[in-house]
Amino acid sequence: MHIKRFTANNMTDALALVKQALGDDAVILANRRVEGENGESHIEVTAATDSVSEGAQSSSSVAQKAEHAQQKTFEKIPDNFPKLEHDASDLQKLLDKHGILPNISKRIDNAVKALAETGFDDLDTLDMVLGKMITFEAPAKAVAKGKYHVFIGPTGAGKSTTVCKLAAHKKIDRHSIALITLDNQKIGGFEQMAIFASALKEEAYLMKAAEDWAEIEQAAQGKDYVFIDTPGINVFNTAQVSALKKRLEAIGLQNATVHLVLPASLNPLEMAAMPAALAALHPSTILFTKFDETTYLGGLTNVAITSGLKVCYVTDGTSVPDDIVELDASMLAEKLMRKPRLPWEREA
Ligand SMILES: Nc1nc2c(ncn2[C@@H]2O[C@H](COP(=O)(O)OP(=O)(O)OP(=O)(O)O)[C@@H](O)[C@H]2O)c(=O)[nH]1
Ligand SMILES: [Mg+2]
Repeated sequence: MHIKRFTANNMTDALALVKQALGDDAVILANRRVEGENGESHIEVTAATDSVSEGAQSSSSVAQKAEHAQQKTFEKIPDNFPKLEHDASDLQKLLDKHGILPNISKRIDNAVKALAETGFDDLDTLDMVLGKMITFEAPAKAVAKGKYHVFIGPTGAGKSTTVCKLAAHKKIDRHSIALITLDNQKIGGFEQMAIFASALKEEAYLMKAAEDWAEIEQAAQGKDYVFIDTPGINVFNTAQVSALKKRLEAIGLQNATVHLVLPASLNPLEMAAMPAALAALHPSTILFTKFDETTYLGGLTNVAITSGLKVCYVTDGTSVPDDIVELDASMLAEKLMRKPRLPWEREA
């Protein structure tokens, strides 16, 4: 039984309220005159009903009924309703965990699935797919003889260390080299290069201003490999990019290969945006550093795919000249097939 109290100015209005809320079958249980807050007189009617008819319900009972109806609807999901749960394959889930952007992991997964039908296993197919999606280049082509090699990238990326590693390898292989740095900003920037050069029985050259180039060019002339280190910049700061571009223009970049040096451990989204931010400097390769510091290879994979730049080396430690290796599709596939983990997580 529903029992409710209604208050109105007179009996006619009170009965109209009863009828509206409880319907024609409502029974008046009691009525009395009551005083309002300001002393005015009202009629209070108490009414009851056994059934609440359609169109004669309180707002709360309407809401309850709507909720009930809704629950009923959701209990019966149509058979052909699209699945709302994540239906990604195990491979795609693994790639997502690495931080590969969803549209890219989907593309890789689709390609792997298509190839899997030909009988290859996931590792081989991933190797083949990455080989198609990323432009891997052999070391002899990426760091070609007779060219200037300019290394650019964010601060602390490992540019100078990488220059030292590559220069040492060329020297060990009995090639002639020249070592030049544009870094007159970091304290000890030039000294770092000079100490290393003297260990190789070479000289390092500091190019502070455009006027220095004529003399440095003489020293670089005829060398098998000319390595040019640059100061680290905030790659999203357009003024810093323009300033570096201006300094490099003094050298003339026609005969230069510009290598973008990026730590593999960078934030994947910012990393993916860096080649575009540095487009004015025309990088043609990406060289990944600090491969030893992360197991999450999504950032590296994203930027290698989206930028279209050539990929050749990764560095995997601080040791000069040892910690630099060639990265190819099979090495990347093999690493991506391993679950990335934080230092305290055990390897699966
Ligand atoms: N773990 C690890 N550390 C590296 C690697 N490469 C460089 N480093 C270290 O990263 C730090 C910065 O290296 P640098 O070569 O000075 O970096 P940079 O890009 O020249 O730095 P700026 O000139 O200041 O922009 C140093 O402590 C290096 O030893 C690497 O592959 N792995
Ligand atoms: Mg440096």
